[in-house]
Amino acid sequence: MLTVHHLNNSRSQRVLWMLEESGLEYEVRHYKRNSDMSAPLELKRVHPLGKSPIVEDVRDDGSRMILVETGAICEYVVEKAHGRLGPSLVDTQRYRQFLHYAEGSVMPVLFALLVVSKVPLLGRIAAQKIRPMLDVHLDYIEAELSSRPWFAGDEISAADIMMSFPLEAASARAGLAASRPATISWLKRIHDRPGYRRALEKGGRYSFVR
Ligand SMILES: N[C@@H](CCC(=O)N[C@@H](CS)C(=O)NCC(=O)O)C(=O)O
Repeated sequence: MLTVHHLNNSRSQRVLWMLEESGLEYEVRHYKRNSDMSAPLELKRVHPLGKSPIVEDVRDDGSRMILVETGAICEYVVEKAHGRLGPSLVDTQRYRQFLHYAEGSVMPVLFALLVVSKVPLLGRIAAQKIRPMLDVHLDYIEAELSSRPWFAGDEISAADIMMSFPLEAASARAGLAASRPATISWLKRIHDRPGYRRALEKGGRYSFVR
């Protein structure tokens, strides 16, 4: 049985969605952010990094596995669900690219924006420098989503699940201009999915859905 160590209002929401779409059974252990948004110390007892998501699995041979990094967790779930949400029905290279692009390229820019937004005065100047970097990504994403319904092809895949958090965060923190209709339509489609709604119920408050 899989256990998700889930921090409220966080990237970990993607893992719950991934598991709902995969049909695998799992349980959720909830952790509440501290008032400064950091994770509670209890998470460090599960993994030395003390960040969420963390997935724990007891394999058929009784061995216990602990895994961090949302992308790696998604790949693990695809394998365990016999390829469901994996690259079989979509373009493999695009699948691989977007699976890693979410945390590797888009999230660092959003994180930089979040950090400078907390700095009075100078932070606003820094944000003006960072915002165009985010726009390069958002324009690229809009162009990609204008040519097919999902990130890796005609079917939804784990690549879409990985891309959900950066695009929800970009929409909530920086706003997606109306000039990005394909991205806005993709967000609406993911939010309307029954699996997404079920994951929201399991995860508790999540402020990134508009
Ligand atoms: N690249 C990692 C990032 C993990 C991460 O930074 N998680 C955040 C949740 S949004 C966290 O636990 N933050 C609390 C903290 O750093 O104390 C992943 O995708 O799993």
